[in-house]
Amino acid sequence: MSVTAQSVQAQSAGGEQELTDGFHLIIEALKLNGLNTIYCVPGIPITDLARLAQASGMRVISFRHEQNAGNAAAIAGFLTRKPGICLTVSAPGFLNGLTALANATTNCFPMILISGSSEREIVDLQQGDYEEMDQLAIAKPLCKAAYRILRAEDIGIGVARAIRSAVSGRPGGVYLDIPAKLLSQVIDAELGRKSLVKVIDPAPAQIPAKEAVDRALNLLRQAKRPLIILGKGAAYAQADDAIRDLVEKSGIPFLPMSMAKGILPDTHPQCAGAARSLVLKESDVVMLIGARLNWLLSHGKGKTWGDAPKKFIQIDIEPREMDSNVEIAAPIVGDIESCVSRLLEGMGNDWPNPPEEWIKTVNAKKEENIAKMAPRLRNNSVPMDFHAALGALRTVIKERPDTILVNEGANTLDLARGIIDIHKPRKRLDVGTWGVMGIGTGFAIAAAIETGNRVLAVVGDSAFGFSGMEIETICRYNLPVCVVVFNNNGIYRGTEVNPSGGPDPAITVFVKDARYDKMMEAFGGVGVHATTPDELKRAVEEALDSGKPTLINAAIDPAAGSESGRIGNLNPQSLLKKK
Ligand code: ADP
Ligand code: TZD
Ligand code: MG
Repeated sequence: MSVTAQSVQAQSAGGEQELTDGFHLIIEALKLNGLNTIYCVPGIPITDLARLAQASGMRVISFRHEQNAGNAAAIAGFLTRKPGICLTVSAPGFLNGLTALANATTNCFPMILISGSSEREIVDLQQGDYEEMDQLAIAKPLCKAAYRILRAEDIGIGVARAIRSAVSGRPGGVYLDIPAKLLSQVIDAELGRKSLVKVIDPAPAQIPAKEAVDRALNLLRQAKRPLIILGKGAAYAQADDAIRDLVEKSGIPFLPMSMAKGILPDTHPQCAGAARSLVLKESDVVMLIGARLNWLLSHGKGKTWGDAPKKFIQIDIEPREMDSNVEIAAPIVGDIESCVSRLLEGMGNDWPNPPEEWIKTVNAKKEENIAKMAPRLRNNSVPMDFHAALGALRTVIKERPDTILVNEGANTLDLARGIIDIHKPRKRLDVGTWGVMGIGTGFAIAAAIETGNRVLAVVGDSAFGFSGMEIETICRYNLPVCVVVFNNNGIYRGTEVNPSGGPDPAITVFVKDARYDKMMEAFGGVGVHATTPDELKRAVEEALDSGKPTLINAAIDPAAGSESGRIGNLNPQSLLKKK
């Protein structure tokens, strides 16, 4: 089949009735709703769908594995507040994409996974069709909503339903099942046009109740040691100005969760990032804005939070998030933009600063910790340790604050989160709520496609392995992405030995001194092997200034990392003592 943009409307044999089909209706339905990019892996039955989409002017990014295409769609959703679209083939392709869909849902990122599927008659009788699987049933428990479209005239409403489900309320992943037969179903073109739906106000404002706002302000006004925690929901909401006004007007120290870094710069005088342990322990009133009290905040209780009694204010669009872990004294249910503006109104013009004592305590701890860290970031010894390498990258980002930083790994993640300051909103993308490895290249590709900004992906050598083949995609689409592989020869460290003394390598170590930079050269990209912080800095600067696809193999001391990075405490311990 030759595909051209002109074939968008087929003619019937008689030439009188204008016809259209499922292929064209899906593309038109997406475009009508401003969805102009598809992240996919082609194959039966969706190859022509992707081909026609490209022919019609959509941006179609073709990946090497569906999980990476799915991760790209998910982060596109986070960055744009429109659902990212991932398109896959049936059963195995669908399953490969499903991990990303589940991860998107967990992280509250809007995306739509569209998968081709085989014929219902055969699937439902389990007669063994090509790539047979009851995909809808499998997707349902793993995402926010799942739909199947069986008739061409339902494509418009089906796509509309998927879009609204993904972005309204708490955002999340939606599965859309497209049986092969639907694609070639032919209907009258006029009927088709009329069946398309442009979703009006897909994520309506949700205004908080006045009593809820007043209750929160009363609590906040009485606080002796108040704290604001910003989560990635706040970054997603794109209410940057309102949030900045609230923080500055209140004078309250704020703590950004990792993907909320940059809503206000990490260098802001009220940023308490460098005094994290202290503010969590000592605060008496904590206002959460788009952050959940899940494991990343130790469930709002226990040692991390100290013994002092604490009251929580929580802003979230999802009412059931309240009291999920501890009592929320002042729940504010609504969208962040509306909630924060109402709070600002309620604060009036004479809002008191928090007690000076508290601000002094926080600042003293900050200064102490920053001073402690400084010499480690300047350490020039070889082999490089994490701090030295990250110290170099921190400077590069400071000088190029529009760069989007993508980050995954264990030590590579935990240390980069603390060391690399982020200066603008939505410039740090990482492993999110699940701490999932493999998001790196997919996130980097979508960040470059959706924003046009330069992207720096700082990834552990293990993390890189989960999606490394997509460096070919980066080269093929000539994207301004620089991947830095923190190569410490393994998972956490590169020094473990097989405890049995046998010939197999230990479970956490990789080929010693591998040269990931050579992989990039195989695809025509720039590969650099860096062994000192200076070499690393120069190579990254060159990559970001030129915009050329680059992979830098940063040789990190194999002995420098610790087990599980900063979350080693989550490893279960064997109670059976060695004899
Ligand atoms: P983090 O991991 O950064 O702490 P989470 O993913 O745990 O952040 O929390 C994000 C929260 O933000 C979710 O509970 C989600 O319901 C909420 N959220 C997302 N978008 C909005 C919005 N526009 N308005 C209000 N809450 C939102
Ligand atoms: N599989 C998936 C999908 N996600 C995971 N988080 C893991 C496995 C377990 N895991 C971690 O939590 S971190 C990590 C794994 C395999 C890799 C750490 O090694 P790294 O980073 O090389 O990426 P460092 O810098 O060596 O610590
Ligand atoms: Mg490693």
